[in-house]
Amino acid sequence: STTLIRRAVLAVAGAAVFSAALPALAQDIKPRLIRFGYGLNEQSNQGRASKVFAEAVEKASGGKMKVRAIGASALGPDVQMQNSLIGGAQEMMVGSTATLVGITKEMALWDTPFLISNAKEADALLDGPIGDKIRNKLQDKGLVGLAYWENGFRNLTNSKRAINKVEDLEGIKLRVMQNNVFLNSFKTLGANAVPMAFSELFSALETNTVDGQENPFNTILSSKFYEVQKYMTVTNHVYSPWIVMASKKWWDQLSKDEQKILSDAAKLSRDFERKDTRAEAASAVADLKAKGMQVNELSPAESARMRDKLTRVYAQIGADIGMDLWNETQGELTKIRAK
Ligand code: TK8
Repeated sequence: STTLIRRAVLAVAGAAVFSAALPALAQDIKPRLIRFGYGLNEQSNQGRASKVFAEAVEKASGGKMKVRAIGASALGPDVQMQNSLIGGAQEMMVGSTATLVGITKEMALWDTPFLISNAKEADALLDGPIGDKIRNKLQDKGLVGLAYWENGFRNLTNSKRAINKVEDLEGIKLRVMQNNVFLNSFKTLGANAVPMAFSELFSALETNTVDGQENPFNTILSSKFYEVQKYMTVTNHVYSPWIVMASKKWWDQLSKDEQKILSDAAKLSRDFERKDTRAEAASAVADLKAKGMQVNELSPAESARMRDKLTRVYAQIGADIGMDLWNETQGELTKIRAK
């Protein structure tokens, strides 16, 4: 019988194999219910990866740790969820680093326009010593940062006109994330920048409360912004990370085994998420055109002008995060680029 075969295999292979095959039994794991909140809808790259995270945690814990992934800002926009985590009223979330700047000022590094120019740089910088240093600063504020996921390179959309040159932004009411670097960047470019939570964005675009917004291709697609935005301009003006976080109050009550399961699942879902996001982004422009958007790419000359104007915000970011961190980052990027 299969039982006999199983016994024989175990006898030969020994206890090491037994514990490897049934890790949950040997570990210190309690039944846990984990509310994992996020802002986009279930059909988005964020939703797909949250599901992968939930499944990885359930599997590694032998079904004891249950993750309830709750999307579409049903637990509140990023800032509200962060506060729930700090207070211990919610266990986990994934959201933008940009909305964390009020809590951990060093997060503003990731808002630097044109800091990161490709996926290789993004992954190496975020998963390397600079990313770790900034992530670990959250601990003092009641948050545990586990992994960076890709939100992506941000691009402009609006309902008024194609943006062919920087001056075309003049007078456009543009929603930005609740963050001073974004606010200052777009004011500097001449737009009428309005900070707003992501959860309010679709209806603000629909009712023309704002004319435009900026987000990666993936989000423009999954949040159906093409229904309320005619023009998209490929600017790639900044690379946005998402960060997976846990409430420190709650985290400190977990066993080492439980913590490891969550850290491992955050990284596993990160790897899935980056691949999935990049695959979706690769065909997104064609998809958005098919949905009726008029898409243009900013010319190299205009892109250079935009960069030039935005270097003005660099000094402020350097001052806010500290010149040591700023210089360390530039050194790290030089190393990454040489590889
Ligand atoms: C989702 C947001 C979103 C971000 C934004 O909660 O606010 O525009 O790009 O991904 O974090």
